[in-house]
Amino acid sequence: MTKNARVLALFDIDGTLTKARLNITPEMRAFMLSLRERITVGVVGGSDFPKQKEQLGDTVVADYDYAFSENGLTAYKDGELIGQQSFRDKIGEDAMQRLLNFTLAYLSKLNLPVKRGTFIEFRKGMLNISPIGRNCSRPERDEFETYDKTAGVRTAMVAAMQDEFKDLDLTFSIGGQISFDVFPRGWDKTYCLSFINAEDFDEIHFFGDKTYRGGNDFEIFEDPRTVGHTVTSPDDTKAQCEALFFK
Ligand code: M1P
Repeated sequence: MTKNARVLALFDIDGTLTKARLNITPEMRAFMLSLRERITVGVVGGSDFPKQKEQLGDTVVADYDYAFSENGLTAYKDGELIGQQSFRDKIGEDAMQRLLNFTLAYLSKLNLPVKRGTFIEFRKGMLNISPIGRNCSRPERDEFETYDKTAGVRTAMVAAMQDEFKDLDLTFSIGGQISFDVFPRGWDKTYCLSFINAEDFDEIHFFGDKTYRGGNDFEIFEDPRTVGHTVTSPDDTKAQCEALFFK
């Protein structure tokens, strides 16, 4: 078997390599390492780097050729940090405080079945806003996701923020179960492609579960630089990769 390093496969994390916000299984990790013996492999998640390490392991930057967190706003290649972007520097302190104050005011008027703590996570490249609060328990997280499918708490809040902050040219992206991400337009997952030298690859594949419009995999899935694949679970990711790269 010879490795074809000119084929790159990039993978979303939640729902693609792991179940939502859970850790990668030993079997899936072993599969990804075996895939890397055949082609070049990278991960691109919406979460920040500490969460990426929690889910994929402390060895994440060694296990993958590329490890992009916050959509690539923090970028590692061959174990080295090659890029980091700051949302605060991009929009400035005044706009940041407008965003934070609006969010706090909006959330203070919201009644939900349960509310917990850590409603805003201030990340290097984005704000992550959670109406229930990020330190809810796993059952509360799952219940909020089900509740939100009919209550539309996040879609209503995103619509209100889109209206309020028309002047800031932001993207609001619902990528997980209990929260949404806010960042400048263009800082979606296609941002990570700016670190990839097109001349190094004949094909760039992307695998993700939220590839529909409004999902946080949509833009990179649709991007002409990638061949997009929609998956339904880690098992499906493995099956699709076996069919494509283990012939
Ligand atoms: O990777 C997808 C999303 O994962 C988390 O979402 P939630 O906690 O709502 O399930 C967050 O880290 C979010 O930023 C990320 O986009």
